[in-house]
Amino acid sequence: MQPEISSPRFISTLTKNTVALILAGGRGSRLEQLTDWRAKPAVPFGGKYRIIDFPLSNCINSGIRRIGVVTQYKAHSLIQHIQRGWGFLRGEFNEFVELLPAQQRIQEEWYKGTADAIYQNIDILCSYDPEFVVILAGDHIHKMDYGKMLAFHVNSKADMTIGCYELPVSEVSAFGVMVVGEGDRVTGFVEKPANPPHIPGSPDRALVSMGIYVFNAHFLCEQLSRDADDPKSAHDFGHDIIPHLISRYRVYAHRFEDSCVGMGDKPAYWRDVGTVDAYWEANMELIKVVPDLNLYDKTWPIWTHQEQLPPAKFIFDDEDRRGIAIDSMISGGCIISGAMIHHSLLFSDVRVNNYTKITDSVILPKVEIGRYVKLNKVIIDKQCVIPDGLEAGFDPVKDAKQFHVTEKGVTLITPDMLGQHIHMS
Ligand code: ADQ
Ligand code: ADP
Repeated sequence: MQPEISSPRFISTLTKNTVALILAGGRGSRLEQLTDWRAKPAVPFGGKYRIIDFPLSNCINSGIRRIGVVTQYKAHSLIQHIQRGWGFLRGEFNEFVELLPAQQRIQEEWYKGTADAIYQNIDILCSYDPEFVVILAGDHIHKMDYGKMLAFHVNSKADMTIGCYELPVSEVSAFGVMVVGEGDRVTGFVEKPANPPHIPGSPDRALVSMGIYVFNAHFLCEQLSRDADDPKSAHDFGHDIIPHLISRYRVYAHRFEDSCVGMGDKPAYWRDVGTVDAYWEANMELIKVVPDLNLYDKTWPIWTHQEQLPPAKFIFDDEDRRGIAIDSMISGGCIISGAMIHHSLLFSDVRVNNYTKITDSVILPKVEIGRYVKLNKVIIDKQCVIPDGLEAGFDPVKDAKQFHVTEKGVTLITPDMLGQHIHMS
């Protein structure tokens, strides 16, 4: 039963009657070698988190405490992270984070598309008996109150609501792009269009789907069953489900436009860190004097699993070997010994040795960097050992012989590229 809108418990009643399903099974292949061994939602982000911590934390902070994580591709470190970091919910209060790996329960195939990934868990979903289902991508950085979106969904008497975000039209061809009418009812939707429709009156702007959906639970089950029987469908929300629904049912767009708490009037922050360049940029944005994403907001904490580590240490010795970090974020367990770090983000447990200089770089956890190393605009993957004297990020042609160099000139270095076999965690 839906609560009265005027009730003080309106939103909390909605979130309590909701199950969130986080889609975390895609390949994320545009992240190149960063997703050779891990699913995109497991990619480390922001010094101590993994990307999936953002949608998971949003659920908890929004009051949605029944969560399923749908996994498939290279899920080992994702599963390990969730098991280690997200086991604090209390089953006796009907709270959980449950892993839903592809396991050929309903049919003999792995998850074919996003809608099929939910369909193959439909009996589990029904057993939770929710009134609403929130479907989330596991690979976006954002801080969003899904309770507000549920309230909008109910107030609009929608069957389905799509979270949406405004972007310059030149940047939207990798997204689902929509057209809305009165009350933000969706009247048009094209998945990854070559010629995206712009917002009427704003030729430079378009409204994109964030891949975040609210459904009335019964309606979702009906539609997934119908789609499963459709031989022409690729069983994908963007390609198949949404285009089918918009002319037949009430599909609404909920605009994500909350300003970033504590950061003045900066706009709502949402990033699909889909490419190595976007990943580097999103990490770099955190270092800005006034970052676009506020990780210090105690009213919306981002939870994670973290090892217990000592504080970052800087060694500045008598021989004038200066361990210094400027305009940087340095995580626990790091030791910067006689090295200079400028405008960089170091994840936990990174060691940097004498006479080394690092600028504009993102260094993932458990990296060991030798002496006389020079790094500029690089991403170093977890567990790399950077040998003494290595220089990277200065000569793209030379770098490209051994490493991956992006369009915007970021050099990505992984253990495989250094011929190193990582120890299995
Ligand atoms: P994409 O991001 O291209 O577009 P997709 O690759 O399907 O969509 O990934 C969405 C989420 O589902 C990701 O978290 C991914 O890991 C997961 N996923 C993909 N395939 C899966 C599978 N077979 N099993 C389990 N999980 C799977 C979507 C929408 C667009 C929208 C963008 C916003 O289709 O309309 O604009 O998200 O980023
Ligand atoms: P993360 O860096 O996300 O924590 P892990 O280091 O745990 O990921 O790696 C994820 C999985 O891939 C693990 O099962 C690990 O053993 C495996 N793996 C990672 N790199 C390699 C490699 N170069 N060769 C073989 N297996 C690897």
